Amino acid sequence: METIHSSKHVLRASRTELHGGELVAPFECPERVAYVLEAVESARLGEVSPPDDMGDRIVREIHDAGYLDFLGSAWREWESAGYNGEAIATVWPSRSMPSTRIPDDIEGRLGYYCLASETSISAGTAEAAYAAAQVALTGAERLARGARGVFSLCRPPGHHASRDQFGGYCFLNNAALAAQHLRGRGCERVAILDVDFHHGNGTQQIFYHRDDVLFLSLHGDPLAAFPHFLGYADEQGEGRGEGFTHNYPLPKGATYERWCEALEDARKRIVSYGADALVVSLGVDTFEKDPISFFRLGSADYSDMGRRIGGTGMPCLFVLEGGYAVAEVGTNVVNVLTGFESTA
Ligand code: SP5
Ligand code: ZN
Repeated sequence: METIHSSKHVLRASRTELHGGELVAPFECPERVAYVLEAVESARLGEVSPPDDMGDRIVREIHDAGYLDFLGSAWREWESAGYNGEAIATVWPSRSMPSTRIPDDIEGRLGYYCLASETSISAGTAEAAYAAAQVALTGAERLARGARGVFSLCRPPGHHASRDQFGGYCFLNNAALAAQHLRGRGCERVAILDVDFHHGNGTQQIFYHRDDVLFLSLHGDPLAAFPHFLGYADEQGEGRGEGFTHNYPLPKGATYERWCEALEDARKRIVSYGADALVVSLGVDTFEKDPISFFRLGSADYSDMGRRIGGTGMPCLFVLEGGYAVAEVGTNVVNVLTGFESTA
């Protein structure tokens, strides 16, 4: 299986994450990629290639123009405001002041375009996010040209990014971009299976009214886990999209056995939908040793996960999302990929 990777991910190297009331070193850090590359090489998974320049057409189809302008200029604006630290949102158009006006001031704009304040914007963030988008789009293009499986080693991750908001360590929705590209390249129906520990709120929002992209997410119950305000089982899509979103919220301490029951239900839906291609939002923060999550998957379970995904018989693009037990992220990700390959 080919891996698509951009060394520009290192430009996303913020120093601060708001965690437990303190500014800590971010869980989503560049070392994650080093471990994944090491595991890709030691498993001899296949070639590692840089992304092609796929342009910004698809990015503009999925994301809001004002949001993209904001991402491109936020760091400069923040710096010229004279602050010492990184850009962190502190105020939002919330339930009790639901304004849709976009302020001029950078602090107002930050709140308007942010959905979770743990994520700081730093120098280079926008450039790294754009490179990750190209990694996803290039992977989708390889799939459109006939590959059975491709790994887009995206960083920063994407599934929390909505049409016009960043947060949850995500800025551009890599999996959504890949799905949209596949739609334009002859795939009538695309399915997105999100196996990251957290609900893929951004991806759900982007496709909520559409019937040409089926979205399924297995995740920690939002009553107990980030992002808290989306990902409940009764969210199933709206309008034309009704019945094309499926959420599987799972309880604290869920084992692989429990997790797999949900996967099997999702798998049946993907197969009966008759998807032409499958995009997997591949987070491995479901791991038992993940520092911010509460499932109990072990390293060997990821191989079985890959085999089950391969069992759909569909061409599959794996897009990296979360996973913060840094030293084990590589092994767990590559176990999914080699498990998938074993079903060829
Ligand atoms: C891509 C991805 O996995 N993003 C996850 C972002 C989660 N950020 C907020 C986490 C809040 C964690 N609270 C942890 C409680 C640990 N006891
Ligand atoms: Zn996650």
